[in-house]
Amino acid sequence: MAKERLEDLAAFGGLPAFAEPLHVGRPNVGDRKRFLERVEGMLDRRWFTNNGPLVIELEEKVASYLNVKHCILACNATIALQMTIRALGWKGEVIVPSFTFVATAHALAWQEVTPVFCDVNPRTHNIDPAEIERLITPKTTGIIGVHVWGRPCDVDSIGRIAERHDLSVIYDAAHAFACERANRKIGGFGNAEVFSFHATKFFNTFEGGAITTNSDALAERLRLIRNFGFVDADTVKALGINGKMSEVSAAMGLTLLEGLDQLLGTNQTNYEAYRRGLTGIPGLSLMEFEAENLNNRQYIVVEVDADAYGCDRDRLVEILHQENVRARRYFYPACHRMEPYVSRDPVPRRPLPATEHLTASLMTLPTGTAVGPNEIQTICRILRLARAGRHSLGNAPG
Ligand code: T4K
Repeated sequence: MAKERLEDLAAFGGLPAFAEPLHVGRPNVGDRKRFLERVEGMLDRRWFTNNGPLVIELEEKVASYLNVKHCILACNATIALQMTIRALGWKGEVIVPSFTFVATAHALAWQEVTPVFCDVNPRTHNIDPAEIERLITPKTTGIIGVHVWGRPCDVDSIGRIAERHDLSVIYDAAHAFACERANRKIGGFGNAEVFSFHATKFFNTFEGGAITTNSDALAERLRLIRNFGFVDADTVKALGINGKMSEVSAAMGLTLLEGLDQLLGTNQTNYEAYRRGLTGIPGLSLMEFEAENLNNRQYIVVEVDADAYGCDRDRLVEILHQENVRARRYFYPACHRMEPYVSRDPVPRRPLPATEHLTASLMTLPTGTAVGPNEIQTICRILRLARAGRHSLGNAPG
């Protein structure tokens, strides 16, 4: 039945619904003129990286926007996580959700720390504090909470657990730029938070990331580590790495920061268009956000109930791809099912039923400035027709 449906949809006029692929993660570009002016200035100064003036300006502006004492920009969030793990001196085991992008686990493994995979809350998709406590052993040195889709972790419970067991906490805030928890911006929770400014994030610096912290000592150590451990031209004081952000990346960041409200507005409008378009389709639920926690809505997350919808998430993603809608199965598979973790530890220490369920049933749909209400209407129409098993998109009423 699902196979027939797939063929039926593909057969519509012999063409997919969209002539060009519509991707999840299409970058926002911002004001080109402002960006190019900054790049001109950078070329004139001949200062391209290593704590240049644009990086310093962006660090100040991000710290002030997030209301946090320090912002240390980095070349990407994966290296930023590793720098933070090293700066906090983590060893042994660290508890981390398996329902995350694999970079979170890899950052630990690169630092020779064992990720111990924890289940998530099926409603919030964030690490489940009750499960964290069950995974703590004498080898545990820390906890990484991931603010999945920009929704804040249960920072109060995690903070209490960390205090009880004398652990430090990093929040992977890769998705959470401009998000809030009860009127407080994400950025100042835990010992440090790490943002991703990758091209696919609504606020991007091509590649890039940031560590934010209220600790002076940690910030100082992170700055040292970011530049090979140099304190001056001839003195190295620590095992550092090259974690620096380039000036051209900072130029992009400064430009997008100026237009941040507009980008948030676009995401909100797109989210509402999806909400309208998906209403009444049995088996598809658009992920909702709590009113008290401002969300950047950079991910449009839809849960597919295969029984109610009539086909499963994977088949539906195939149908969408045929129509040139490049929906993604974030996060699939879960980290504990990926290498090297699955070979090292084929059975997780505790079962991860919520993680297994989410990795099998969620998909993300395109948003950002690269799509508008018409595209979203068509995507929702495909989703409606795919369920109904209708033959021709071209002839079917909307
Ligand atoms: N922690 C979490 C929770 C994360 O989600 C991430 C990254 C990290 C840590 C690590 O952050 P970084 O080290 O990357 O700063 C993408 C991104 O590469 C990754 O940054 C992101 N999370 C993850 C959720 O998604 P892929 O493998 O799906 O990316 P990619 O390159 O296939 O791009 C996705 C789609 O975006 C493409 O199909 C097309 C579109 N795209 C992409 C790029 C790069 C464009 O249209 N233009 C572009 O320039 O991981």
